[in-house]
Amino acid sequence: MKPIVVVTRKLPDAIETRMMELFDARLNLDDAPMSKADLIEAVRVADVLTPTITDRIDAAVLAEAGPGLKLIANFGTGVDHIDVAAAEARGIVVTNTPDVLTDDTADMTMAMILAVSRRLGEGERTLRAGGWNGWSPTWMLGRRIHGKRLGILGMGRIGAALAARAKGFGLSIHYHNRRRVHPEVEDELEATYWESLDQMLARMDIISVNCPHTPATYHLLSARRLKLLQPHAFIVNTSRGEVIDENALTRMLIAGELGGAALDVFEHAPSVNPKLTALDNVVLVPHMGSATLEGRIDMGEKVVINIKTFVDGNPPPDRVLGELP
Ligand code: 8YV
Repeated sequence: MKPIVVVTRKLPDAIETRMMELFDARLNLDDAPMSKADLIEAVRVADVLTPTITDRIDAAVLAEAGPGLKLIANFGTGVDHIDVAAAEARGIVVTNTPDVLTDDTADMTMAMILAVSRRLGEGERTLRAGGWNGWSPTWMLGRRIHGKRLGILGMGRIGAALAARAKGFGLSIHYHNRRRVHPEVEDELEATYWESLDQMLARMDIISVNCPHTPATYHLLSARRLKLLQPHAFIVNTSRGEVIDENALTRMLIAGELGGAALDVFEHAPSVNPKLTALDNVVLVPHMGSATLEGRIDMGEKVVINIKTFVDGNPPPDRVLGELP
């Protein structure tokens, strides 16, 4: 008997084909996001659930799980939409898809650092709106990034991949992390560790958020901490919107207390605060950090490997533990 695998969203064709070969895969070919009722129905029938960030798998949904549900093989690295502790309490294993989206997300972060500091979005919008009347020596000037200080909040895989890229752009690398990284990694990245996040924030030209969203990182960039930033600083977020107090950030941007922001993620996604969309010095992208064809296929392959390994009776390679930081 093949296990029933419920996949909540449309995945790349090659992945769906493989899923159908290996499992009794229940696919979502029209890609409509699932309602809570749909999710409850899914966890009742599934042996394995493959959700994405658009599915909130909380304790209430898990309480409806049927006896067959033993694995949640998430399509994505972040698992803040899954109550991992509640899953574990019910004997359900959770896996994710690390590594394969590191480079794509770091590339996107670098692109957003450049976009906000060099006013790419603003320039493009102006040109398309017919607002370009010809070159001028003093028009549409951005800020040079070479020689500036980049503070990376969260030196995990993506933070380190960003540091390697940013070094090539002549930025000096600073970071804050729960744990200081290995000295060899620090040497290689020429990265300066700041034990105090507050002190790092006060001295950076650009801040990039690269830590996961957990109870400990919710609003880590609070109104108080955002106030520590220098008025010319840019803030870039390709992690999760919840790490920044988005209302406080928006207020500061409106008041001209920051250089600008580039956001790929939002506290109440997919809704975006209209006060943000009204601002010129803000680059807004609809959660595209890992959105490459190659990345999404690699993520799907990881999901398939996690499921196959698990149903064959072995520990899946990308198990997530419900530990709190
Ligand atoms: C994914 C992400 O696209 O993997 C993550 O944590 O944020 C995104 O890159 C998304 O989570 C898919 O579920």
